Amino acid sequence: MSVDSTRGTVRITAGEGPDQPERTPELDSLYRGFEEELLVPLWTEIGDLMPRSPRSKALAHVWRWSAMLPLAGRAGELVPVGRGGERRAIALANPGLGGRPFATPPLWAAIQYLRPGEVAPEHRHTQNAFRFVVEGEGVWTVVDGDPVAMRRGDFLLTPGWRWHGHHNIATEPMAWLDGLDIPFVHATDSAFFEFGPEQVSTTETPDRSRSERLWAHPGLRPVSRLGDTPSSPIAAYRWEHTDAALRDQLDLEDEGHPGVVEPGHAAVRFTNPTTGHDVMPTIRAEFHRLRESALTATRREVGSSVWQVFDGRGQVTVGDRRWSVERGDLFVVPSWQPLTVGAETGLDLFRFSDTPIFERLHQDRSHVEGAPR
Ligand code: 1HN
Repeated sequence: MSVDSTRGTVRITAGEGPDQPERTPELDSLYRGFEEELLVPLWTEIGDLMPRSPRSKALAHVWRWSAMLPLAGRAGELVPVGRGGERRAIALANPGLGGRPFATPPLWAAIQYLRPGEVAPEHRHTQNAFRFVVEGEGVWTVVDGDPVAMRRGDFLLTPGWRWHGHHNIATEPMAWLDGLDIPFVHATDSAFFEFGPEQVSTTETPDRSRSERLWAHPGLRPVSRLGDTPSSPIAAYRWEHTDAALRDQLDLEDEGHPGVVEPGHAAVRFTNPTTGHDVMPTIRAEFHRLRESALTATRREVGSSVWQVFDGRGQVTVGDRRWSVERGDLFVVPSWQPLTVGAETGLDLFRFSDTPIFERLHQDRSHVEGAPR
């Protein structure tokens, strides 16, 4: 019997392990026959393929913004952005995923950096993408010809197959977080990609995009657009709205009314106004706010998530890992690993996950520690 320590599974080889036949020349010959015919008997694989609960290859890990930002800046000096590479995006490579640019098995997360005057050329792909801005401004992302301003706290969408490019018209460089479902699309062999113009199709810089003017009015939708769309038509969810929603939840709690997730923990989910569900078919996005000293319950869920600290300081525990985190820091929570967040100061966190995939396939599960199973 051999133990694969990275997976914690027990692998049974010929003639070893409980209930296995004695190793004999006949048995060895049988296993060689399997190998030659590219066949694998279930009894050697079952521990890995059918764990009692999800055991991700991905590891809980934290990436420090204070380390990433100077490296992105240096890439800005040394590596041009343009056709071919398309984006100066530097991805989180989960230490459990063999050096691939995958934050978790289905999710990609990267810091993208654009210097003043630079243009990231237009293209489109079937992967769903979003941007989240932890600091800075001055970049407009142009989505299907609609220029969308990017500023601190904004959450911006580029659903699959929309043309998009970015340009920085400011005097300062800008960095932001990109999230995509690239590893999921890669693993399922469903990727398509097309180049567009090297320049963005418009250099207009309106304060509000056409998409927001049509769609981003609370509870109101244009009567000319009553059909459902698989992704949200809102190109940008602005910080002022997110911030106000969270502030209102905590104020209501102060006044003794319901609305928060748990004491001292307000949260909102970004949704598609045509369906009320997640913003894109594969990606869930939320914003969480903890009061100073608040501590969340310990939760697990099927599916992985990536978190970024927007403001404040706190302690994060994922399984047996624990870190202090501050503004900009990113951490990943692999599937089914327990997460607890504690706020040292008031703590604002952006989070995205692949949960919609599992919900759609009815493979979703979650558990709060202390709750009945
Ligand atoms: C992409 O198009 C963007 O549009 C960011 O900003 C990261 C990573 C791989 C492939 C395409 C963007 C990307 C990407």
